[in-house]
Amino acid sequence: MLEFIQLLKQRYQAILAQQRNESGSLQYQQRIDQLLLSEAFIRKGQLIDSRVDLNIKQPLQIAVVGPTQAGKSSLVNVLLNSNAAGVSPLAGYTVHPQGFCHRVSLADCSGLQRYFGRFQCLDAAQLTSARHDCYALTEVADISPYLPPCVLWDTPDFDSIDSAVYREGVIRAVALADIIILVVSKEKYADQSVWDMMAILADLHQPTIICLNKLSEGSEEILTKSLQEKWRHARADAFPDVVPLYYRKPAGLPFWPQAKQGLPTDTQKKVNHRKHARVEQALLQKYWQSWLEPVLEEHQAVREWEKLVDELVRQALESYQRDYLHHPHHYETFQQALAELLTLLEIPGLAGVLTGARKALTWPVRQIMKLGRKQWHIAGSSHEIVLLNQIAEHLLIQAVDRLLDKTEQSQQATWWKELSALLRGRRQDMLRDFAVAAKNYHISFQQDVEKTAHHLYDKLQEQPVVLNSLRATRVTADAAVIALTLHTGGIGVHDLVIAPAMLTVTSLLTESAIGGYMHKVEAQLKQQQLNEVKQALFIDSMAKKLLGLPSYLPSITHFNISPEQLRAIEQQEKRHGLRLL
Ligand SMILES: Nc1nc2c(ncn2[C@@H]2O[C@H](COP(=O)(O)OP(=O)(O)O)[C@@H](O)[C@H]2O)c(=O)[nH]1
Ligand SMILES: [Mg+2]
Repeated sequence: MLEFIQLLKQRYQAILAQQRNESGSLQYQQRIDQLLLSEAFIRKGQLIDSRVDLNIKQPLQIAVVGPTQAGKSSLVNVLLNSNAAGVSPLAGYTVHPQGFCHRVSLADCSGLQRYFGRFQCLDAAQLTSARHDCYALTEVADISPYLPPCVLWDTPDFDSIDSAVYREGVIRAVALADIIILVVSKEKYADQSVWDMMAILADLHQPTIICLNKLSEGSEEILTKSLQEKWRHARADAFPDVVPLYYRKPAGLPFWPQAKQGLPTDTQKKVNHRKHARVEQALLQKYWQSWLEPVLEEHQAVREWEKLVDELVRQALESYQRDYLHHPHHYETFQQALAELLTLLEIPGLAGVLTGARKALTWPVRQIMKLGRKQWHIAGSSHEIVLLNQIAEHLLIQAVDRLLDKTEQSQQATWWKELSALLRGRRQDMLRDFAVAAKNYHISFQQDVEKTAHHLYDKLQEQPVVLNSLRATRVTADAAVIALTLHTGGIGVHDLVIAPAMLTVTSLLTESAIGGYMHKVEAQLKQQQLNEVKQALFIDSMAKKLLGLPSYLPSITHFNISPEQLRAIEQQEKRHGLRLL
């Protein structure tokens, strides 16, 4: 699941970087935050599990969070009873998560590097604002009266202008925390960013303490009331303890009230790591649908594309049947079978003509014949191939048109637009491949043509009357010469079809005793031909390439997460008892 969340997050980030439309951007940014938070929270679960396996107690983690200049770093110093955290009157001073180990050794924190993943652990002195993917861990010597043994995290502001860059650091620190200390000042407590953050954190169910900083006498009650209202608005859980912090002039630091001294230690009792897995599942379940919304929209677009390709292929096959297989003047394959049949019949007087013809053949033609390449000539002059190529071209023109319609009408406009650009870029190659496939089909289909001729010849053997009368007619001899000329490259297939002698032989056979059989054989040949053309050309060569196009869509503008990938991850989670859909 962790890898999947990371993949999804990367795709969202890449797509967001390309997006210009403002309203969509906000939603994508929110989802990226949710994904970052969930990723970090899953990592925390792994950290807890690994500690349990090793039988080591995971040190308590407390994160101090809040908007710019609220006094987070100052409060960290107060709580630590030291001046370890950097405080500044400049906004955005703290830009990395910085952990301070209070009565905890660095060795106890050995699991943290795995938790932080690509974030690098540096000495606090080495942290620079040039790099945001780092964090620091420091052991503090002072013993604090306010804190139990713990790692106290100072975090970057989550609301400053640069915070988009530091956001991940904040999110890593808050997801790691067992306890959240929210610091707000009277100027900042009402900011939307504060309550957005609190709303997001609600799902992690961490015990929380609110520190109301920079208070002036007399304002505490009103502000607390107002805070309470804001909390109710953002969260369903009980309003947490509020610690009012007044400024102490000489120290220049806020003052932690005596009455609340034991609060962090008491709050620790509410921490329960055993609940983590359940909270993690609920978190994923809550967001899963919305995260996948654009992924599922892409799947929907892919399905529409499949439907469209299906329809175009169906139309193409319809025109192939209408304009070739069932066209009285264009269909030539069966005539070819008859031409083959004529060469099988031993026709009296033809031997002389044949020898003459052979002699007259020029050398290259003889070479071709020797190589058995007569099919090449037949394919080259075939009306069927010309027509198939035209149909393929028409299909792709239609596809481009339909994609343009989709670009204008569909919500997934960019998806369709880029698919259309891909198709236009590949159209010529596809047509070239199709032309090669068409020629290959035609050549290999000559075997079926020859087989048909042999079936007819066998049938004629059973009908000696027809056979003999056929052999006896002058027109058969003429037709046989024409058939031979076709073989040797002297004429094209279409010349054969319209040659009067061939027409006469055809009608002779059709009207003879084997007429019914002829029709049956012709119908079978057509069926075989349709099957071949459908499979080899329109499915294997054309449809497969068209259907494969979406996988080439750039992943900087598309999620490209397949339904199979999605099903696999959902199945995997189901085995762990989590129903995501
Ligand atoms: N007046 C007043 N100033 C404070 C208080 N706490 C912090 N500051 C000042 O507010 C500024 C920002 O404090 P800092 O801790 O760096 O805030 P952060 O950005 O939230 O970490 C510094 O100049 C502090 O000295 C306080 O309780 N009262
Ligand atoms: Mg700070």
